[in-house]
Amino acid sequence: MKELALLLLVLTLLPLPQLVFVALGSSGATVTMTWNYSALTLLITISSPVGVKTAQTVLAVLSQLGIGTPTLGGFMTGATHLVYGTEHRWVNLAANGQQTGTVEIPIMIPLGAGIYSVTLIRVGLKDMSENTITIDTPLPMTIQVLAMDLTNWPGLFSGRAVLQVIGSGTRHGPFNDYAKVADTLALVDVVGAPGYAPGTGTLTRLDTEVITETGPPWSWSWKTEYTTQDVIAVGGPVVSSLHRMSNTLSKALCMWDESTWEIVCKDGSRYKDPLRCHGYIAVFTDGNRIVLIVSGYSAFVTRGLGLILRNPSAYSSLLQGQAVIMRLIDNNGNGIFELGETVEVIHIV
Ligand SMILES: [Ca+2]
Repeated sequence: MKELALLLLVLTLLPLPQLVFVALGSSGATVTMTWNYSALTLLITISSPVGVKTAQTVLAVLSQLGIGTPTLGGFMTGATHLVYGTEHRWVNLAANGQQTGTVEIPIMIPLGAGIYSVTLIRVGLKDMSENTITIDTPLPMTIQVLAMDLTNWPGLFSGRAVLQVIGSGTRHGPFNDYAKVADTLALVDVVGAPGYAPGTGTLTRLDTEVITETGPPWSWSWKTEYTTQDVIAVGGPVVSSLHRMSNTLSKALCMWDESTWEIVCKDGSRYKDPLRCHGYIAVFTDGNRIVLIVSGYSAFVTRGLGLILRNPSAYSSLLQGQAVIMRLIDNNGNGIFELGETVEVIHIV
């Protein structure tokens, strides 16, 4: 008993700073929220430093948006969904003690698209001893949800890191051609669109700076520092290796047939313009990256497509779907497509 009393005394006399250090050593939980453009699902991931016994996730969703049945994972498995007006709660009072919890929610966006916000109001967690686990990530957290649709240009890129790419000024690749001044002007128009507001990390680069191209047979890969950003690529496959890499129906809903220079769509349609005034704008996802391709048969068309994207409200009737094929007419014959000149919509995919 004497030894035990001594031990207790020693423990009591332990320097206080050591005990404080132990208490601060465990950091709180972190939360991420991402919008998946391909699946139209919102994924909330909560990572806790310790096992979780009770969990609550509270989300504000506008009434215009429909909510599908969520997929619940980790400590959120089996959570109950409660709705109070626009507030959605997922509550789990008997969680499985895991350290990661996920809520993946399908969100139905009304037809005609539009850009909506969803806000994660708060996350509440308790550990296996019913002690509150602090949340390190600042909340509330808001994210935009929107369909992958040209109707949402230029808001598609709001707050996201974007790689703005044009063909190199030197000859390269299988066509041994290079971007023209008109291609550069097209990119200036595209990124000058009112409402185009990418976030930090936005870069303008040449295709040869971001892609490694080898061949023949030709193959392409992203350079390591350019694998995560969204992409806006201006210029057709003749001038842009980035476009050559994307020129496949496994990625976009339309592409160039490089033997005939017809535009081919995934729905089987093909278009060849005897005047060679055709081109397309297409948007698609590559993983969770958004890719916008602006591609004319000639530099005249590519520059014109840039002007159309610069003026989305004037051309809202044709900026629709995930790809639009157009023919641009130089009515006054000055070699430049201008506002008010004729645009024929060939096909919207
Ligand atoms: Ca003209």
